[in-house]
Amino acid sequence: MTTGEAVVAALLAHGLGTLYALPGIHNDDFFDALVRNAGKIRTVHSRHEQGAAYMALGAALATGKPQAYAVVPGPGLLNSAAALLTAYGMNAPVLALIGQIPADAIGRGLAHLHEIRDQAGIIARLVDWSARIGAPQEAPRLVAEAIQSMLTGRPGPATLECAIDVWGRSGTVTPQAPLPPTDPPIDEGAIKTAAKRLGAAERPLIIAGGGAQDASAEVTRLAHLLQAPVLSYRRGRGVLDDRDPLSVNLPIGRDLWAEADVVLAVGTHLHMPLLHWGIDRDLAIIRVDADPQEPARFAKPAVALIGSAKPILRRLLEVLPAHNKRRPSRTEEMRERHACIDKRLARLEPQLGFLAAIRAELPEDGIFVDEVTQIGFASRLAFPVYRPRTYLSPGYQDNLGFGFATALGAQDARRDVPVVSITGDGGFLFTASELATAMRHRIPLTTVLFNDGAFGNVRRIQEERYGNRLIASDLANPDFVAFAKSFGAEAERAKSPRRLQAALRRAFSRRDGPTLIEVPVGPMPSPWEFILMGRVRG
Ligand SMILES: Cc1ncc(C[n+]2csc(CCOP(=O)(O)OP(=O)(O)O)c2C)c(N)n1
Ligand SMILES: [Mg+2]
Repeated sequence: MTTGEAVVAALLAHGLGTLYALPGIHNDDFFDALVRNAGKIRTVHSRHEQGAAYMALGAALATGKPQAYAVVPGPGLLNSAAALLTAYGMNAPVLALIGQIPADAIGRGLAHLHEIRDQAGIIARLVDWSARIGAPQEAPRLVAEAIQSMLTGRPGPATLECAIDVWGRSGTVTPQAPLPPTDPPIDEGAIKTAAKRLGAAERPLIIAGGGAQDASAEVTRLAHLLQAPVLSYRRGRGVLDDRDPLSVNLPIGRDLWAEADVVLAVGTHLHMPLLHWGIDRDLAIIRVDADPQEPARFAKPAVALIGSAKPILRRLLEVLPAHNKRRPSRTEEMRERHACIDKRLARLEPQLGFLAAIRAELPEDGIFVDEVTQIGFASRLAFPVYRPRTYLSPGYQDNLGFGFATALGAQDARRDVPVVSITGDGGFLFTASELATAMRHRIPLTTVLFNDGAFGNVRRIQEERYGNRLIASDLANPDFVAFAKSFGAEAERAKSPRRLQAALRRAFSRRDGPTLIEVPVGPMPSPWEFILMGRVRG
């Protein structure tokens, strides 16, 4: 077997049936191994390496399962780096297969094609686990270890490099069974302390982050048992169904944070509460996190439970009833809080009208992909999400341009449900060339592009905070409908929420290729008073 064949076999052994990729001479022997394996791995090639990497990210987020991409070294790696960084920030299990110059030339500066100084060192700053495959017999073990690392502790990306002359080298290869991800044993003492604290709480609050996505049933049961509202903002959306009155958005969450005596934080950095809202001695924080370093990073919590959220919360649910006090239902209180904030949020038009149109048409299990744009910011506060993994948001990276290609990957991996990507005119052109990928691979993604002719968010800040001194925030755009049609995509313009809903209906019924819906808009009211809110404790 060659190294390339061994890697293909190892990916298949781990259930990876798709590779997002952009080829080149360094990886030709690997790609030939993909062909000779009778296409058992479907190769989806993109038009820029960031497209391939974002697609792997979207596929990983939408499925919760490891996904892989392959690119050439040097510029190929760097072109994919923003997506790799985002995968790191979003704890997404993405395996990057990166080419290398000839093995004996690495580190010698001989000006080989795509050579980059200390590629392994650069990679080691981007991901927690990386290795170079030196021979075919190493491949099965390294792929297994890479994938195990992607799912162990804080999940996240891993990389494997392989030199141009190693992919085609032959040797005797022994297959390696997948290595199960490991979880630390549950700390029974900490469970009991957490159960007692939560059980005695007068006003408990749960905060769900991306690490709670696989523990939706457990968070829901805990919320009901404790009558604890559940706050989610970006990555934790959908963990508790937004139709549940206990599900709250960021502004309500901040009010509740001010009043809470015990907070259960599941798989979240708690960035907004700890750094913006403040803490004091009257608040006990119980943290559930897969990363042992995370809970005490900012301040030592009352209790830290380390490991995957699901088994920990299951155990907590077993222990809690013996300690749980009776609390009256908070349904009415939450209804009032929602009504109160909804009244204030109502000034976010036209954002809310367009979001309502999308929600009305997108099925319950359809996937909404957020972006760094006005409709995106509003969606984090006011787009109802009903199920886990149906709201994909870039989290703390908040990197403009991630949305369209990430959504393409989500739609490629989940062909059974409609995926809708929302984007600004600024963000869309970061990866708009991937419309060609959507055509080539018949990916039925629907993209709604809100065109205000500007980096609108930047422009509004210049208007409001810098005396209207505008710089680098106006945009010259193509005719987006004609642009999309030139790729062969379906495209139309929708000027109102009602028209958008009708356009979405047409788009979702088309399953053989992409649709772009351009929505012309003007400047929109700022959402920031509902996001960057000041201190309420400490
Ligand atoms: C990678 C990256 N570059 C730059 C920014 C800064 N930034 C935030 S919002 C924004 C403008 C977004 O413009 P557009 O996509 O048209 O959305 P709009 O605000 O107009 O709705 C920029 C440049 C960023 N968040 N990420
Ligand atoms: Mg814009």
